[in-house]
Amino acid sequence: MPDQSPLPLATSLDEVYTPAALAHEGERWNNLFDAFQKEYGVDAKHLKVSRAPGRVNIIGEHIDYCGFSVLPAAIERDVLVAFATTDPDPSFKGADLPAPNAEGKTTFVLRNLSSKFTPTSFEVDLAGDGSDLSLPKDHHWSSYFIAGTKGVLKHLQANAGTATVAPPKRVLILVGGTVPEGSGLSSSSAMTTASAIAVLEVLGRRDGEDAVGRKDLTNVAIESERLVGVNSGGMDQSASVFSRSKHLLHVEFIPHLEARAIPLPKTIPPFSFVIANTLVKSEKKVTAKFQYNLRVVETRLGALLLAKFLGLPYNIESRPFPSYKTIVDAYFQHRGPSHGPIRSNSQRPEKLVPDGATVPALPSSRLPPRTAGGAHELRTMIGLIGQALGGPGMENGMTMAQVAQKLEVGEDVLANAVTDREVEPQDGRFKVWTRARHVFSEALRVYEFKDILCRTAATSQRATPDAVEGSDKPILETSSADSEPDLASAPLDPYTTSSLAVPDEDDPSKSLLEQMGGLMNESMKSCQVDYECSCPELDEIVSIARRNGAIGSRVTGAGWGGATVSLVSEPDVPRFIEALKKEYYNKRYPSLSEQELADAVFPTKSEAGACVFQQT
Ligand code: NG1
Ligand code: MG
Repeated sequence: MPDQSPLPLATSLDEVYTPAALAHEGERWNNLFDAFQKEYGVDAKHLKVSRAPGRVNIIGEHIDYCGFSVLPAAIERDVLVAFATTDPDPSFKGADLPAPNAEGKTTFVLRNLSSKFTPTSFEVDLAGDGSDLSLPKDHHWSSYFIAGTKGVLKHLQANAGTATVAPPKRVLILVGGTVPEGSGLSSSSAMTTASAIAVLEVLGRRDGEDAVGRKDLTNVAIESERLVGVNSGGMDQSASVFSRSKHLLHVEFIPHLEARAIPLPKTIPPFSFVIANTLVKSEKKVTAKFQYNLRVVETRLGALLLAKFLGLPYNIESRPFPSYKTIVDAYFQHRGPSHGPIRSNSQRPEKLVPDGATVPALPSSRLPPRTAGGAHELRTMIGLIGQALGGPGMENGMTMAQVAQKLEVGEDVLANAVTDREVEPQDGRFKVWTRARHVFSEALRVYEFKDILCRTAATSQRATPDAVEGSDKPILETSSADSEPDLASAPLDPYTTSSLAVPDEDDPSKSLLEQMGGLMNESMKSCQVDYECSCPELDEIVSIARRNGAIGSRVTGAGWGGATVSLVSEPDVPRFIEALKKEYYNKRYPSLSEQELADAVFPTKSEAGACVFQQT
């Protein structure tokens, strides 16, 4: 069952952050409340705050829009949208405010703690479907708020009922965010999600009988963000809504959005994920046509070619667009659950596997039952990809005309079907093979990473701390995460609590971390070589990181700039960060302040997801 529980309401900050994060967040919230009072003359007791965090993706890059699952986690950096529907205190002498709307609409007044985000306001009929609202022609930070508002209203209209409370005439808003922009940590999704939540709360639809549950809210945020111009997947908004502290979130998208929390193992010594931003901004709005959106088109073309190769019926004009995941699912459902090499048989059209094509025998899988199918299928597909999409010269890609010819459709029909946004491939060629190679191998790495975490959780429950006494071997402990109340919690993944087959009873922590790090390193390589979404600065940080204690290090987020994430043993973290400062930041950005450096490179252990806060 998808989780439709309402987004939680927090009444104190220790319900929002882990103690470590709380240490430096409290002051920030007080500043926000003070600033609200100064801007609008409204006291903190009339305020609500919607909080949506950014995220770090641990593994599973550029596969959410292909339908495959990912393993991100929310971070403490977040967007806070403070809002009030009350009028300023009559004695308030602040700057002029746009008047409350007199024609039954609602005036939203938008201001930001950061002066680089200029104030604005807009009017909307909150009883309508959002179609009276358009995004600013030139991108503005308010675009995300407006997109979130449109998304919520559209959803409410389509799903019976609008506001449960009379829409206010004016909403006063002050935003304060700490997710660095263009850093691959999803500031945009945090902003869109926090905005959608604020609007939902204003309309009285966050909780109560007709609450819009977390799954619908997440889908609204995903749809809303696409309005801003990127064909993104749904990883970031899911992580922002569903994350639990000290857990990773396994997010699946097909057949529908599903998020399950998996505890991070407690190891001796403990480990951290350290985020290091290249400080090269990746502005998707500008670059999407030859980077992000182009990759989406390349994977769509690959999915169609794969369907054709497998002899599956498909309609290139169907929506939702057939993704790799849907095609793989369709193929295996058709083929049945049998293991072993694929052979032509009478149940399938001959074309499924061309003459002479062989598939390598599948390695025996130790994966738990729920993931076994997925990993098995992916291994099979990896064996087929070369046959389906590869061949001499194919590293350089195919033109739209060549793909159309293979698919036996007109070039224009195909181009229309796959490119709903402008893209600019280099030399007119779409690299379908190498992109697919990344997608399938990365999807498999997600399963493998998840499997390590699940096996560890099972192992750790059996290894009591007593068992290590007198031994200098590092050993795993049960994660305490499941015993801690967690406000914004996704359901726990059942495989972390059931009895799994555990092959390596005394798997030492070190090798556990090495396995995780190894997968992260492989992911990076695949991003560099097959997906070409790295850049010299990302490559440099990753290699400095590995030379200085990172057990694994990779790009996080879309790439082409933005941040890296490294798996680092906790005692090594200070030295690791110092090394990055010395070898990367001091060389490339010698004039950064201490604060700017602290914003560029910092450890995280994963935080809880979004909530609404109201002081009691
Ligand atoms: P970033 O780079 O954080 O904006 C983007 C997409 C994700 C996902 C990753 C790559 C958006 C909002 N998010 O994240 O859906 O595809 O790239 O794995 O565009
Ligand atoms: Mg983004």
